[in-house]
Order: sequence, then structure tokens, then C-alpha cells
Amino acid sequence: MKNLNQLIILITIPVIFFSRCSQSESLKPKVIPCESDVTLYYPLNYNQDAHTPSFAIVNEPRKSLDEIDSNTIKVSFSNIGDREVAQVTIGENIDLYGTGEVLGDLVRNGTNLKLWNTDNYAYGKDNGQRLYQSHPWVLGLREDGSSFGVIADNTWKMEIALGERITFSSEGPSFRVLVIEKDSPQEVMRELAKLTGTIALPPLWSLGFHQCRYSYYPDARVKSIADTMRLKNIPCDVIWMDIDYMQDFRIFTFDSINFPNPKETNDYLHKNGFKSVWMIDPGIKSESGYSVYDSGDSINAWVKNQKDSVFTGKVWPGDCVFPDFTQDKVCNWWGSLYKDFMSVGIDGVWNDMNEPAVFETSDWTMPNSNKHKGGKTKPNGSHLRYHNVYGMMMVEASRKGIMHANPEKRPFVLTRSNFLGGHRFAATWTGDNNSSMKHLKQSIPMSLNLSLSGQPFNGPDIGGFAGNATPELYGHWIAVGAFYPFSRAHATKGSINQEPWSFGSEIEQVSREALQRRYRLLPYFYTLFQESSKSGMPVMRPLFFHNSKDYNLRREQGNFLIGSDLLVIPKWNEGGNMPNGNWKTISINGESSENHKYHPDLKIRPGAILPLCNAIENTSEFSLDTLTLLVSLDTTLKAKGVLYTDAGDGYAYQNGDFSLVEFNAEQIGNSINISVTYKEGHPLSDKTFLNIRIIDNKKSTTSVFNINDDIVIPI
Ligand code: NBV
Repeated sequence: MKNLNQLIILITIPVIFFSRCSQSESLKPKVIPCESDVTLYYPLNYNQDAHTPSFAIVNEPRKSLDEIDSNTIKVSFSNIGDREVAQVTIGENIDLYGTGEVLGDLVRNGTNLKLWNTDNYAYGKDNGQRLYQSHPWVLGLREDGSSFGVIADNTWKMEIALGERITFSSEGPSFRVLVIEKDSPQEVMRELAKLTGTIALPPLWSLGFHQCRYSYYPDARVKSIADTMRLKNIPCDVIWMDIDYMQDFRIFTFDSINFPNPKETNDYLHKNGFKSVWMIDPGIKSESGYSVYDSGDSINAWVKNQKDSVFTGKVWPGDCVFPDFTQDKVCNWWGSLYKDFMSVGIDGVWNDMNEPAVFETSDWTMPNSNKHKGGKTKPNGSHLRYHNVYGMMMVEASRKGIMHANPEKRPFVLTRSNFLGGHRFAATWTGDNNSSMKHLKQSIPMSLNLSLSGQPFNGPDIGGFAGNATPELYGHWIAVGAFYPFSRAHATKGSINQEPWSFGSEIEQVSREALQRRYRLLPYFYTLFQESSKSGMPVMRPLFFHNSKDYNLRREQGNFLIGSDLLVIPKWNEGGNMPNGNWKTISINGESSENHKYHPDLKIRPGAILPLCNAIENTSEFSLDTLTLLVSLDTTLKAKGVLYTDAGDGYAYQNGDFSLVEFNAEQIGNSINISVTYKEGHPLSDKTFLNIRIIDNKKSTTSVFNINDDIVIPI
């Protein structure tokens, strides 16, 4: 009997093996060349219903009439065991980036990661190779500086292995793959943005500094944090309210003892030039009599379990139900909850725990077999299909609700969980990092890879969330953190105080100067965000964006660029790689960074003009009555810079109420001439004064002009 079994095994193994191989071969893809160097690859067993609507792609590529040309990327599909697999052949000597929010080096070659949004405290699970967000996206850089991008258009649970090939292997049905091939990484990013959309232009205040803690309460503490910021002249725009403001963690409620009058608290903050952001989680306390529960229950809003009963899981308030955001009516109901909430003067919303995190479960989330009902725009499906986009669906619904509540204002939403394309709805931070030098250093490649995955508005918790920062760590973190696109300090419950003044006078001064640097650079940051909202170009960029052919720049993950013109060199990364050319050190606000223990050296690109505003402590003081231009001529004795400016909030800019200005400098003989050209929108005010600072290696000179003067600077 035993021998017979062995015989059967010996015969069946090759049969299975060969039938698998031949099955793989029979699954040659359907290839559709599209416009703009995009190619679509469909497996032959593709079932459109399992993947539409696409969450990532908002603009379907248009089929090209031309024949497919010499694509070097090839995609093949197979099924291996219970996985549907797409293998992407990429050629040799390719550096790979992207893959969204991941811990590890900037260059992703040789890594395996899981796309399964996970509440990953201190990045402890799976060595940080699955975090809060999923981006089925890889950016490749070839030796010659040309570039490609690959999207696996799949929300189902998936792994990505980056070896000689890119392998996507999914626990769901077979999926399509989109490939972009371009001459440079910048062009790939622009094409990614055409497919997945761009961020909306954020309100100016959200580019200021944010002070957060788990949690500031009662309201008197919130006010005292705000007062201390002003008293100590530390620039800051936003104070954050974490879960303890709620009544027993019931979302959309306020603790009657600690926050009896949230409107009065917000009014106080507003009067002092602050905005406020308040947290909303997806878990709703399962409790009849609680209006949010009752109203959701009355429309059958909850995710169901396998047996079609309402799924309950534990989060902060105890037993909770979870909105099923695949149903359009649930999204509308969810959005409508923000109307009263925002009416107490709330400026922004923070959606946390939306992986969704569920306590006391094996995988810290709801079961794969849970059911989402679907609606007009999305079909029904299992949690295995919708898990990775749960957070994205939530923030889309939140954003719509907030816009409906405050139609005149630009919304600001921060989310912990998200998916490729979710930058359309919310900014993000990188979750619960540690107060450690390791995580400070890691934050640069993390933010860069998120930026290279279509999410420009991101940053980590400055100072670190878990554990306690030391004065030295905080000093380094705030000094660099002033340059993250999203600049927010945060700390966990029970940790020491981590406000800028909590570490003694030296670090308080470092924080003040670091944030003064950011605030003076706001015209530049805002211009970059506007550019990103149009083209998808990241705000924070890896050095290889300066020259994608320069091999030395490809692995640099300490030094980074803000836009194309400002190089940030953290103090702990001296000796890192540098782009070619005469990048000159600049002082933004009179500070000297070269021999400073904490302040990163800032360098301006040769040929660039950087716009600065006056020193301000919050964006309500923002004005361009005086504009400072830092001018650094290149070897052709020319320089150029751009400035975008508008009201900083609202939508008047969509009707032409903005200025897009170009500055050109040229040295002719013994003088530098500067011209101001209005590219779009209206001219800057007649009263604008320009402080022109010519950056020279030996000395910097400043001259003052009216914007309408002939600007000629003798040298
Ligand atoms: O709401 C509390 C925290 C929040 O401060 C943090 O930023 C989130 O990532 N939240 C997680 C839940 C508890 C974390 C221990």
C-alpha cells in the first residue's frame, strides 16, 4: 500500500509540475500599447469585475494607434499554488525605488514586502516590511538615467519581491499591470500623476509647523501649549487633538469635563493664529442611544462577518462596528457627520486606526472573510479585496464631508492608512516610529520612497512617537524635520514632554531657528506644492533627481532635495554624496549652519533663485509685501526661479486670483540684471519690495528694489 502511494506521488508530481508550466505558458498576456509610453498587460484569465473600479487609476490610459515599439520591460502572468503572479522582466543594473511606505534603504533591490495595511507599532512587525499603507508601485532607474514605473492594479492582499525581476504575487484573482517607460524619473512621476491624479492644493497653514501629542487635554493644556509657542516665539500653525478629547472614545463627541466647550477652545486658538486638527477613527462604539451608532445602524452601514451578521471588534471605546465604505450611502452618511463637528471651528481632521486596526485579533484587523456590501460604484466583496483600500475609502468620504461642511475652505485630512492614489484625499505621516536615531535616519528614505510613490505630502513624527527623545535626538530631529513636506512633532502617551522647549534652552533655540528657516522658506514650499498639484512632482526629492545619470547620487539617502533648488545636508550625514556643480551654502535667517551641531547645511543649486518671505510666526502673518530672492548664478552667469502665490486658502485661485511669477537673473559685465515675468494669473502688488541677495562664496550682498524698478545690481 505504502509503495503504491509512493508510485502515485512519483507519477502525479511531474504531471502537476508540467501542467503548471504549460498553464503558465498559456497565460501569455494581452498587451495594449497606450499613449504616453504606457503599456497595459492583461492576463488571459483576467476578470474585470474583481478589480473595477480601479482605486489607483483615475484616468485610464488611451489605447495608442501606433504599433508597440521596443519596450524593454516584459510582463508575464502565471499561477503558482494559490497565488496569481505577475513577473516583470526589467533588464540588468536597475535600481528600484518606490513601493510606498516601507522601512529600509532608499534603493529597494533585494527586498520583499507585504501589501497588507497593518497597525505596526514601532515598525516591530515583519521588520517593518508591511506598514500602514500599500503602494503596488515600483520605480526603476536604468544605468543611462532613463526610467520606468510599474503598477500592479490590484487591491487584494499581495507581496512584492524585488530581485532580478519584479514579482507581484497576490492572494486574489489575477490582475492587470501597467508599465510606464520614459527618459527620466521625473517624466515617470508626471505620468504616474496623470494616471493616479495629483494632490489638491493644500491650505497654506498646513505647510506650517504642527504640534501634536497623544493627547493634549484638558482644553487648558491645549491653550497653554499654544500660549507657550507664542511666548517663546516658536513658529507654529497647528495644535492637534488626539483621542482623549472624545467622550469615552466615541467619535464625533467631546469629553464633557476636559473639552466642555470645543468652540471656545478653537476660537482661542484662532485668535492666537492657530488652526486645530482633531482625530476621528473608524471604529464606532456599538451602543444604542449613541447617535452616530444609531444613525449608521438605521441605514445598515456596518461591515458584516462571514455569517452576514454585523461584525464587531474591539478598539478604544470597547466593542465597535465599522462603516462599510464600499456602500455609497454609507460614505454620504459618514460625510454628513462632519457638518456639526466642523461647525465648532475645527480646521482639519486626522483619520487614524483606519487599516482598520482591531484589537485582540490574530492579525490586528478584521477577518479576511468579512463582507463588504458594495453599492452603485463598487461591487460587493470580501475584506481580502477591500482591506488595503479601507483607509483610502474612509478618507475619501471624510474629505467630501468636510468640503461639504466648509465649502469655502480647502480641506486638510491626515490619514494613517492609504493606498496608491490616495494622495488625492489626504496627507500622511509614517505612523508610530521610535524616538531613536535609527528611525530619524530611516525617515529620509521612507519619506523619499513615499514621495516617489505619488504621495508628496508626508513626514514622520518629529522627535519620535514611541519612547522618549533625548535633547540631542530632538535637536537633530527638529533641525531636519523643519524640511519635511509635512512637519509635525508628536509623542505617545506616557512619554516625557516633547515640545520644543522641553529639552532646555539650547534645543529650544535650535527649534526656534529651525522653524524660522521653514517659515521664511514658505513661498518656496508653497510653490512646490502648487507644482505638485499640477504635475505630480514630489516636494521632497532624492538627489538623483538632479541628474539621473549620475551613479553616485542613486543610493544617497541622508542628503535630500526640496524641489530642485534646495539641498539639505543633515549634520549626521556629512560626507554623503553631493550633486555636481557649485552648490553654495546659504543662511536663511542669519543663522550659521556650517559649524552648527544640529542645523543641516542648506545649499542652493547653481542657477537657482529661491523666494523667501519675512520672518513670521504663523501663516496668518504671511505676506509678500517684502520678498527676498536668493540668487545663485551658474557658470553661464544666469539664474532662474519661480514663485506661486495666492490667498493661501479658499478657491479664488481657480478663477485666476493667483500669481505665477518667473525671476531671471543674468550677469552682464559688472552688473546683475533681474527681470520679473508674470507667467499666469495677476501681477504682484505694486508695493512689493524685493530684497535681492546675491549668493557668493565670499560675501552675500543684499539690495532693495520696488517690484517695478529696473533691477540692476552692480557687482
Ligand atoms: O490616537 C492615539 C495614537 C496616535 O497618537 C498615533 O499617532 C497613532 O499612530 N494612535 C496611533 C493609537 C494608539 C497608539 C499606541
